[in-house]
Amino acid sequence: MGWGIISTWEMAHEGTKKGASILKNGGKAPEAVTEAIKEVENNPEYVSVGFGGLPNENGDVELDAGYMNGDTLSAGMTGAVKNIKNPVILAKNLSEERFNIFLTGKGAEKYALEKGLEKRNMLTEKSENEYKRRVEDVSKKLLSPYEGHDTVGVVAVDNFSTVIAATSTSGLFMKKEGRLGDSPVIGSGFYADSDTGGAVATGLGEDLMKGCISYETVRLMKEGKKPQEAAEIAVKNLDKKLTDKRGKSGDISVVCMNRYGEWGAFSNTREFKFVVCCEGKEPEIYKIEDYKVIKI
Ligand code: SD4
Repeated sequence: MGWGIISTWEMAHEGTKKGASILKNGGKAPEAVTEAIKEVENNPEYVSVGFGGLPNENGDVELDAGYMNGDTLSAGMTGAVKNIKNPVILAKNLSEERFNIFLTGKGAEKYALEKGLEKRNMLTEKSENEYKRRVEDVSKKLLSPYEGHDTVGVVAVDNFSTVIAATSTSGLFMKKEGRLGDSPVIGSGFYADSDTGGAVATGLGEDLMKGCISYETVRLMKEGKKPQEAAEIAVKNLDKKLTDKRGKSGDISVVCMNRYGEWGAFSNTREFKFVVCCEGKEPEIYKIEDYKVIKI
């Protein structure tokens, strides 16, 4: 047991490798997590995060991100922010503030520019075309709005037992202007406490928030559950609660890691992929299929 890093979705493979090499060389979790997420944000191939993220229903790219340092419980959050190259860095900057830790829209953009963060038009030709294609699919009823969206979420623990959790996303496809999901909301999209561990979530934000799923996963680890057990209980309980009370549950996926670098992941979806790297191992891609963890 030692350092470790775990990330949602296969798109985080390269970023997780980068984060792992930082941790392997004695680097710290804040750098490992932000570098891992930046790698995904900066890659225009991924149409659900950062540069090249899918726009909202009006065609504007609005991005969300969250960051939490488990040593101090410092958290920073940003939502519906436009034209900022790396929302995760904006969230990290906000986590260093005493007040005003959650900024959205124009205020978030103003703050980011004051902090010297890079401005960038985040809409690419690829995502604009993909957006148009999906709008057409929705109109032909081949796809429902709000389908097909992935958030990058990363949890890492370093050799100094610092736990960091962070997220970055363009949110739901066809979301309304100003809509925020779980990703920038502390306890829902992400949570970290270095005394215990951290967790991040991906799926339907409107449902993930109803169970404060990341906090709940960390709370279960704090109660003594191993990470895999904590992830399973948290996802199953929320899925059941939503199904009982509302007739159905949206997609819920969680990855988590405790302060010793032990990890867990669970999902109520048909297939959910994630990437893990722990001390002494290479980064590996896994999936949850039919509620089982399978190495790919
Ligand atoms: C949201 N949870 O904005 C995000 C989207 C996501 O997999 O993670 N999709 O609701």
